[in-house]
Amino acid sequence: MGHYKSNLRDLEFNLFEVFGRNEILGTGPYADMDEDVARSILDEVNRLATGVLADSFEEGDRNPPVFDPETRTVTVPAGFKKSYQALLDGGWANLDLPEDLGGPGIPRSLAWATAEMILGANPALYMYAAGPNFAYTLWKLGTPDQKRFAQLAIERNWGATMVLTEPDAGSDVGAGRARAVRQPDGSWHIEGVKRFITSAEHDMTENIFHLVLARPEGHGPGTKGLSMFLVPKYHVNLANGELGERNGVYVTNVEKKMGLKVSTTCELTFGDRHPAIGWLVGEVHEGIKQMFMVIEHARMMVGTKAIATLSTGYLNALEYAKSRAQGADLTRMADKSAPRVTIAHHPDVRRELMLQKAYAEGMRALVLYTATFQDAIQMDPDDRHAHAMNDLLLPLVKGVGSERSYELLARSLQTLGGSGYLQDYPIEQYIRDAKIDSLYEGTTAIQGLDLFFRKILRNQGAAVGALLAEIDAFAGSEAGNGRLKEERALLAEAAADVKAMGDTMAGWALGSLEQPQEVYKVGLNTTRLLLALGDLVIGWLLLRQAEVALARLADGEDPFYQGKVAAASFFAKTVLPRLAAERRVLDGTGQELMELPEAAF
Ligand code: ST9
Ligand code: FAD
Repeated sequence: MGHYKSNLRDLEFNLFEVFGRNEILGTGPYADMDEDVARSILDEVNRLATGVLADSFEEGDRNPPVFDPETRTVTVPAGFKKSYQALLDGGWANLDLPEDLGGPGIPRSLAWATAEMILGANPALYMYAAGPNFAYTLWKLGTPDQKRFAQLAIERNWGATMVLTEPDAGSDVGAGRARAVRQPDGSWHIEGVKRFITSAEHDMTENIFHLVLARPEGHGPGTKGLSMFLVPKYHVNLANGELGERNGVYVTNVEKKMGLKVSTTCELTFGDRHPAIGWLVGEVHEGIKQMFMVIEHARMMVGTKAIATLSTGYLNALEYAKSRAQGADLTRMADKSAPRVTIAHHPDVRRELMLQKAYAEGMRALVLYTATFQDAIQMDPDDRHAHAMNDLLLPLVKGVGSERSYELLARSLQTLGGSGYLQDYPIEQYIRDAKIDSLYEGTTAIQGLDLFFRKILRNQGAAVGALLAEIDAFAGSEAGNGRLKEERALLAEAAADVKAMGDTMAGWALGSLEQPQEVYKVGLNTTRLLLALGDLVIGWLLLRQAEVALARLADGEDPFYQGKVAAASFFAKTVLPRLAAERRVLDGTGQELMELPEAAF
């Protein structure tokens, strides 16, 4: 058995029983799809993910890619290449593409369900295979020549990167110094050094194209002064698709890092040997706006990656707990001759397992709930509510998904005792591989700021208000037919706590117009609000699942549905009440931390 344990049943439960995705199949952009086809896609990706994709997971960690500074090339381990090829051969890298670019035209929710399995099996595969997705963005934004480039990139499976970060410009992308100099022929020369660029060099594709943020000469400071350039590794003859000369963009270092080692993290130098020629994307200077089209997708990907890893971590822990015998049942602890039981019998282990299950399944629901708004946008690009909801939920998927997964993966490891610490089991690698998720694509702090200032305040609370109203309506309903009464009351209290937290913060933000330092109180609580809203939404989605499960349970005793009800109830009773404490902590926020001299830390 490989390391990866998928949860196909739960993916299908969410898609078809909770979020009714079968109802949108066969209509609009999904006219050619039906539930059987959707299920067969899921089955096939599950087969690959639990097989050939997962096979090289360990090898990629123990024998990471090798960088040769002389030739500025990277060699990826053979086993990983085999997994990558299997992904391409099945056409799975094109799954997200619309039909006119050769994709199957599936809903985003189905695409993210399949992505979960690839990301859980071997996350770097998904990143190396992001070329068609990036090309799709280029196709949407680009000039006719760039559209042609994008089509070639899709046909020939070229790799791709997003290039923002520099040594002095991480979270603060607008501090970037890479320059772009216009040439008489309309092209641009890019100059400078970018760092931490994922997949910028490898030997799995004949070409790699970089989407690069750089500052044209004379343009202003900050993110708004940046433009986006298409900079290919090899130039391309657009008439026949043949590769031309090597462009002047080279990887000059590959980082050694804690985890996700098979994914190359590169220093990328422009124009140090010969000019790095780029083309302004869409011939418009809207770099940051264009890049956020990629970032939004990548943030969703990162959250999904984290949650996928927690899910397989939990299922590995569960399997271990069911087979490892240790100690007697607690009721017979004084009886030294009592039979030994498996650790899954111990109350403390059960509590830990249920916490992992509830978060893993609740956050999977969060990903797919978010994806339902992306489906709505695909069906009607002008659906403003769907846009606002997707915007609101993205920092939760990314920020909450990564933080909670990393935290809970430590609990998965704990379930295995000392064995969890060994490389005989995958969880230590899961933890190392998942740590990056709270860092790249905007750290958790950035997600918290994004949630409050952009997605709540700038949106004047419309989307969060709609979400809270839905949660309140559910809490006040008869959902669960009497069985979820206590849980719904707990949900209502938690929703009131989170609403009050947001209102208090909005008050401070308003107060900062008069007294600027009031905004510090907001900044001391943005991550708290992010995690609190995340817990609330997770609790609500678990209860929605429990409502569906209870209706199904009337037909018999299916442990899957029993588990759904148990997870929702456990989360409502043990996690949601903590939000009252978070509210109290937030209410007590003062200026002490900000007034403390740095030397006192
Ligand atoms: C990275 C990559 O870390 C890691 C993994 C790579 C793996 C690659 C594989 C990916 C697979 C996925 C494929 C994707 C392909 C696409 C497929 C599509 C189907 N939402 O607040 P302001 C914009 S990469 C939307 O003033 P500051 C907006 O235009 C490195 N837009 O910001 C705004 O203008 P306006 C990742 C947003 O103070 C403008 O920015 N690095 C949003 O100037 C300025 O906004 C980071 O993520 C948003 N949420 O700059 C950096 N926010 O207001 C993290 C801003 O007029 N740092 N815009 O609308 C930040 O995000 C900062 O907050 C900052 C601040 C840079 C935005
Ligand atoms: P900093 O911005 O220096 O942050 C340091 C700490 O300060 C963090 O805890 C942060 O939360 C906090 N902080 C910073 N600013 C604020 C603020 N305003 N308010 C509150 N707290 C703040 N970049 C790319 O462009 N393309 C890639 O493909 C890519 N891949 C990556 C792969 C890996 C493995 C890694 C490690 C990084 C990658 N990155 C990539 C870069 C990544 O996006 C950045 O590392 C990330 O955005 C954070 O920037 P930084 O590392 O400079 O940290």
